[in-house]
Amino acid sequence: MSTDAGTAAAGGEPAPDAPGSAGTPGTPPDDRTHHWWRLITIWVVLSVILDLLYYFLVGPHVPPGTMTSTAGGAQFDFNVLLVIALPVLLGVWIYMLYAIIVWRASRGGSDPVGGEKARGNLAIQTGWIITTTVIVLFLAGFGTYELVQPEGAGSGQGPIPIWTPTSHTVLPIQVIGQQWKFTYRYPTFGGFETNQLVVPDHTTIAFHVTSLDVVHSFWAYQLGVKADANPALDNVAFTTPQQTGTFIVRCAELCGIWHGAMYNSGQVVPPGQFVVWAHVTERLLRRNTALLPPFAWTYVPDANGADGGYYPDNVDPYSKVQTYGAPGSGTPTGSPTSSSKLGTSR
Ligand SMILES: [Cu+2]
Repeated sequence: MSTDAGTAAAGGEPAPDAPGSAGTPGTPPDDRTHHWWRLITIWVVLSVILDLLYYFLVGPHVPPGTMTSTAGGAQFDFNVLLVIALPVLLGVWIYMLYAIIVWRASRGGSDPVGGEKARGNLAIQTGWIITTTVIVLFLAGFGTYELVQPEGAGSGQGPIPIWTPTSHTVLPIQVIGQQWKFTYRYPTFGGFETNQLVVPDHTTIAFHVTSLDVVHSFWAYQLGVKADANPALDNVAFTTPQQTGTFIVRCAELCGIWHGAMYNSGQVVPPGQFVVWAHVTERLLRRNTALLPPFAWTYVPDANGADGGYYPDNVDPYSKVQTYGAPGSGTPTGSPTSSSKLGTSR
């Protein structure tokens, strides 16, 4: 690093002439200040231009978009990180390019490498350490705050969430991970189970994520929701859709040989359309629902209904021929017309 420019301006005071240095002809102290201010000007102007271009042109398109409150929060966080990172990146590049162009050896003068000034520059070192420390500490605080707001930022908070929605109407949707698909139960609509994930717009959703077998991870990408699916655990994640559309669901936890194929898509629809869909689906699936175990917040794969088991008695949950809940393969304990204990739609 050439220090001619930096020494003088970083501290705003003239750099002492380093003893033993041959000096650089053509760069007296006032010229160092000149270099420094030129660098600062180039850096500030380019940083402002690049930040503005990024924030307004690229920012609105940064994943995961703004389909929900939590997705919008994630996008905002990425944009804040980039707006802070771009000037740092530019600072390093501009200084390097400036040094290569302006202070290159072929411009004549004495050997630019070596001597006292090549060993360090206290002002620049101090400035660099303070600046990066402030940035990192700020981002640690900002990141921590953003991780918990709003409503846990779309992450799984375990069975007893700390950061809960202020909304009075929260729609619970149970997400059941299993090798190798996700199914969804709607406890407030009779507890029917489907592989279609349909959620109403402008409604706070509580995803109750659980698993029947191994650990999966429910990652509804454009919803900005990601929560681990553990057997026998009810992992709750909140979000509020802000616009209608299609979103992708993937499993984000290596869960076996077909993990890579474990994805499907879901839809955010207007609230009225959702209610119609839910009631129609509830009616269509009524006979299936009656064969399911009663709705519970968790299930275990190979136990009986009495302790929340999802599979019927005496059936290997991994058998190819078994259709769980089918008559003759052992009836799940609990009401044969088991609809949700939470069912409120009838
Ligand atoms: Cu999985």
